[in-house]
Amino acid sequence: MSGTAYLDTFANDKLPPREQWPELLFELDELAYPERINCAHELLDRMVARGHGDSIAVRGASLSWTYSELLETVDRIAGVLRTELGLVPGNRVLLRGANNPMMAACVLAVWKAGCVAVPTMPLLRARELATIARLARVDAVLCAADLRAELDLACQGIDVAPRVLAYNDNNPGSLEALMAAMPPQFEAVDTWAQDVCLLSFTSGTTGRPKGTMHFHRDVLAICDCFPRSILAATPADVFIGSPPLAFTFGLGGLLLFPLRYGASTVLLEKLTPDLLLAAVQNYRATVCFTAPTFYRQMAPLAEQYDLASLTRSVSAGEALPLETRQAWQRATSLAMIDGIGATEMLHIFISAAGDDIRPGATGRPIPGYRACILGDDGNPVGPGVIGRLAVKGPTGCRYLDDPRQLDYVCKGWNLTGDAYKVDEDGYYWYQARTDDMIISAGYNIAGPEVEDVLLQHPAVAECAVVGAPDPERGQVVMAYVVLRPGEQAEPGMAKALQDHVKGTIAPYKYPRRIEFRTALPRTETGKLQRFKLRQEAQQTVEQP
Ligand code: 3UK
Repeated sequence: MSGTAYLDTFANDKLPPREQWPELLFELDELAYPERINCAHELLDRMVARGHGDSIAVRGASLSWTYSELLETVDRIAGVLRTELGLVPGNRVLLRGANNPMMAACVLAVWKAGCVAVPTMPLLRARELATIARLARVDAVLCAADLRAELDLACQGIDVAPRVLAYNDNNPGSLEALMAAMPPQFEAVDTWAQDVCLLSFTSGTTGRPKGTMHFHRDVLAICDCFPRSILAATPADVFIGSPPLAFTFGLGGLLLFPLRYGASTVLLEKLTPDLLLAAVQNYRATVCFTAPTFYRQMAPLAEQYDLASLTRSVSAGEALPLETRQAWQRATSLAMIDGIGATEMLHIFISAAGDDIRPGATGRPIPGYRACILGDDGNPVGPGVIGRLAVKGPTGCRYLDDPRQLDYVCKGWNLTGDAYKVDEDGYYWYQARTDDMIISAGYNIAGPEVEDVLLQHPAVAECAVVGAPDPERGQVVMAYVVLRPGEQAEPGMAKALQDHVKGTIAPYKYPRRIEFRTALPRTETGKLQRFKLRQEAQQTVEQP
């Protein structure tokens, strides 16, 4: 493997064979990276050298660091990784923590030390952590002290248990204690641009989690695409939001993008819609990243806060219902920047901002990426035809040792698993996940379209639409609905919602079955777990 700086080549060795990679595009000038590059060095040392040393880089609930302070913290952690833990370039380091400045510093330190970061979501339990630690053959763990218990349980289930250091911890032996004895400077490992530096596991709905592998170059490529062309990020920006740093949506939006532009980021644990609004006000945030449901919940509360600083709001992770876009715009005057991204692609690849927004559409491929819609025969289809979304760009899918590589990458394209159509002007319109399309009496029905309409009804807080088995129609449209406080879950309500759908879109799409719930199952990344509801719908019987 030419050029690698790694002594431990596990991650590079587990890449799929080259012919199974997607085609990679480096057509933009800003994507012409040198052969050797360390992304943490670019995001920190380089920014300090360019004069950002005294600007604020990261704010947490109780501290803030300038770029110089963050750099010193990162360098001391990198020192601990090398000397105290004895790690060598290419070793994997699992990271476990909520969003806060130390978690951010740990990710950067792992990269600077030439190791591979394996970030994990705080809500994961021992079983899931152990699976990831095994698949990634993790050598060491940096874990927030308050999340230690579940990790220790996980370690009991691993043959060769990794060394664990706790941070956000005052005890002797903690990461902080060891850092104090380290030199304040650490020279970045001179990594190859194509050395794997990030293993990000997909939140995956079923089966073994898939580890996506990304290079030093990829980390920089996402910084040089979406935030440059769509956000027009500047050093004056203050980024804020809810996605975990262990989710690439959060890693990019709340750490990598701000650093690349000399801006600052606000990292807060356990945000609720109210707390996020309060934080936008208090930190004078300018760019907000969160999921559609969060915006839907924030919209009615927004008037209680001064959000004048906010100039861009980004929604990703799930389809943005038109109703949510409008409610947010009414509340804040902001035109939502929708964007579709994927863990396999690292970040957002189709989006639109400002006057380019077409409400209801996700947007157009952002500069650096290309897209098309593939029909059932695997060939591109023209405008207006629903098919499978296919994309390519500087980043793309490379699963760690996983046969599902062949499902995601086909003829050089990444197939995201989404059903989309494109219009005459090149805008991409989301329909559903391909496996969420409902086929009822021969009609193809996209659940999210029905959800959009239900959400327009004033009684509906949240909803999910799935296909339920039906002897006559094959499947029928079934809606799980959470009502707003004060609304009654009664047959009359179900009828009212059905009539509302029939009166708004083609009547064959109306939900023949409706079940009221107090909450819907969601992942930690805010995604609706439709597969769970589909399983429950399997048990339902036809209503009279
Ligand atoms: C869905 C969307 C419609 C879509 C992600 C931004 O979500 C992210 O990554 P995941 O791997 O999931 C990918 C899948 O999520 N999706 C995401 N955004 C949208 N569907 N409209 C959207 N705007 O099914 C996609 O295939 O969890 C998002 C940045 C980084 C990410 N990892």
